[in-house]
Amino acid sequence: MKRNIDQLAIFGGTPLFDEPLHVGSPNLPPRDQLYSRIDRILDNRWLTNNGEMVQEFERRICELLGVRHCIATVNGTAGIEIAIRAAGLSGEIIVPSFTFVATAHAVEWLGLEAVFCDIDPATHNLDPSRVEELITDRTAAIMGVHVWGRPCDLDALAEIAARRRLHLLYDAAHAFGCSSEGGRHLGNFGDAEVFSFHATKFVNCFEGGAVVTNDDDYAERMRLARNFGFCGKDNVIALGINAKLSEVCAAMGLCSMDMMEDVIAANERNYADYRELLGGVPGIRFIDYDPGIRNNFQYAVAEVDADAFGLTRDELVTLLDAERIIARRYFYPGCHQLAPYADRRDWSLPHTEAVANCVVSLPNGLQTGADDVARVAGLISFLQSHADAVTNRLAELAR
Ligand code: T4K
Repeated sequence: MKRNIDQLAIFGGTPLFDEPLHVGSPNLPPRDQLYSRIDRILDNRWLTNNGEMVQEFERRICELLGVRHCIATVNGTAGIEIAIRAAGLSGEIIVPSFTFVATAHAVEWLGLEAVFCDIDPATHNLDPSRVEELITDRTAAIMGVHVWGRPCDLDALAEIAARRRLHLLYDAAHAFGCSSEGGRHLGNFGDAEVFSFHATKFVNCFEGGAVVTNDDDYAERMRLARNFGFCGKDNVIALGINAKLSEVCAAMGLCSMDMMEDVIAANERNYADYRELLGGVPGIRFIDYDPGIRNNFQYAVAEVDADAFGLTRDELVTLLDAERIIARRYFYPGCHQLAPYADRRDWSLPHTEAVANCVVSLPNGLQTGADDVARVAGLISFLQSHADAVTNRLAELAR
């Protein structure tokens, strides 16, 4: 642990960690389990195109979530695109700006327009009371994002979508294994929901995603869209692309699902430790997970109040980075401040900007042990108690 600020890595001291401690470090399954599934894939000589691993993966997801259909995809972004395309949408889709840029890019990639709505600063999710004022005669859909796996205001969004006859989608990239307030798994809401199984996600397929829905016809259209529109061997009955998940990726997803309870337990333990160890540190406030709602605790996210903490969120991230703690500013900046959206309108998204300017995601997952959490928390606490001196030295460095 650091005893004085000269020992901070940014001022020439030895970094706290020998190896980088990453947010998003993949949770890896036991290798023998993955290798045995890969052996089976190679023995079968069936590498992709709806093989047995993909079918098992889809079946397991349906069983876990209690949802009728799962269409596994090459990644979450392609899943969103398929869900939009198969619904025949055109015009505008209302989305939050406080999300990974894939949410908006998927909309625009298909030639529709992403219209950004502000969030509720308490939940970091789409604010339903702001959605309605953005609806125009070009609006085709609302797409909520369950940020940090915490459910959107499902009832309010469903009510608006039904009354205004809009399609309702959820980007559930963060929300695999999470539930709604009533205990029903996310994946059962709106017209369809889309998960990401990217390497950095709580359950991963290397790269992967899935669309889930309880609508039989919609599911069929999405299956066609995922595979060039093929219906049988030589018959193409719809426009489609190639968004198929490969067998080896599905195998990784299955092994990853096998250990998901262990990952949740580790994530929750780390999150609880961070909260406890940093509970008394002024200016650091961890987001809450409602004890009555199931979450995967993948995201150990805190808001930094620069006045109370003594350093800005960005200074904190820079200082942590020097110590090889690779914290992330998810999601900074808001999508509306990125190309191609920034100059399009005079966006007014004050809550999005305030939250994007203060959040920090800290390392979590199987790669982050209790000792790592204690060292990260100890460092953050040290930085707060020496904030004035650190600020002065940072200013000297900048000169
Ligand atoms: N919607 C939402 C709300 C999302 O969060 C995402 C994805 C999507 C949609 C789209 O789903 P996909 O099409 O991706 O399935 C990362 C991920 O690439 C992205 O999947 C994820 N969200 C986003 C939140 O995080 P970057 O640009 O931050 O990635 P990168 O390369 O900086 O890596 C993140 C951290 O993880 C780094 O600290 C390094 C570490 N890492 C990463 C990889 C790939 C590892 O330690 N090992 C690895 O293999 O986007």
